[in-house]
Amino acid sequence: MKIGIVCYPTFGGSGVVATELGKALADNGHQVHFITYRQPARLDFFSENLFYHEVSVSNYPLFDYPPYELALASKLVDVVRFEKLDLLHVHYAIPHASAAFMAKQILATFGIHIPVVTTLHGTDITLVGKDPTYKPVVTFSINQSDGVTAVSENLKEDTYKHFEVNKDIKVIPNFIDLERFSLKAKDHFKLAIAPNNERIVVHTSNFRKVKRTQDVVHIFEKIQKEIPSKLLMVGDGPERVYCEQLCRDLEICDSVRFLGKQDAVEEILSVSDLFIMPSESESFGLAALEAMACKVPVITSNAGGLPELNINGVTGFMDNVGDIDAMAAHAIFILKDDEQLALFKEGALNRAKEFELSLILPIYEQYYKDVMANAVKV
Ligand code: GMT
Repeated sequence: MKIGIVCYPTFGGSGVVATELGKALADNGHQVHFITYRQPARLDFFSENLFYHEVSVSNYPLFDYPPYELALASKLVDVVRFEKLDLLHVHYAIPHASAAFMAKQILATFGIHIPVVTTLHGTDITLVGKDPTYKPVVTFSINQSDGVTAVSENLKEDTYKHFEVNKDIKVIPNFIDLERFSLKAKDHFKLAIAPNNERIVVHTSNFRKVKRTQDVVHIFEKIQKEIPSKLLMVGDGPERVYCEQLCRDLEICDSVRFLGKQDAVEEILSVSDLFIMPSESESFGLAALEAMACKVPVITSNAGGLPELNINGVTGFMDNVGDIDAMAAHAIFILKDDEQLALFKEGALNRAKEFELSLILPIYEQYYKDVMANAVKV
């Protein structure tokens, strides 16, 4: 199959899922064309089946807002026509689903009928998408897609709740390449961070408000009062500066390291003992799955799709959004004794195995086939 993938090329979850899926499809013999404005962060190698087409948005003094969506639609038309693609798979509805719809209409004038699959990832529905600024376009472009997938049952329900969607939505969860994440912990790295064998607590995100990163600092402040520990804050974004200030106010800077954006997040996770994700909303929680794949138990909120991943008392614990006391108490329970921690580590890894790439990839492949067989010509 020849598949075009449209995504955000950043470290965000949707871009990571799209890129890892494309790489796996290419490994499985499909020809995969990434179409985006920058080379995706995780597209760190090329194979004979992988192609990258850059969308460049020309600037013009008249444009306060350069029309990326139009440039993307034009590029899609060009790539589909000349590479003879069979299907377009767009990740994150805004603006990819509407650009794909426009491309599809234009291609039809050339007698080319290209099916479009849209994958909903989270804030394209729960936050940005349902904002009236975008809602009519998001609703329309979801309904016009030939296939729609969501990364959790909860996101599927939210889509039906907030949008007038008349399509069947197929749930295909996030996945993990366990081989990449089953690294042996690097002792020298662990020693550098925790020279006195302190427990290592970790958080990774893009530090947006929805992630409640200041809760992470508050939870850690309570943990370190009971258990010798260090906190690693991985990633960057608008909330980081407030978290840094909070660490100063709470006088815990010596125990907290802000590492910024990191390519090899698995190396950091593999030395960690506990992952914290107190998000306000989280459609799936790929970052938590990555931690679990590295044998790291997780303390999460019970928002969105997190109950579909985190099993209370087995892979970690879930508490209500904002309940930092409960999250800290559960963290201390897990970290306080070695045997307890070892049990949770096993529980986390075993659960991660249920989301192994080799189990999820065939679901996407079959879905593409079904969509191609049933797509209606425009
Ligand atoms: O919204 C974000 O945080 C970024 C977003 C993305 O598109 O990059 O992440 C979402 O998609 C991930 C991959 O499907 C999910 O694992 C995340 O839970 C989801 N984030 C939220 O729902 C907040």
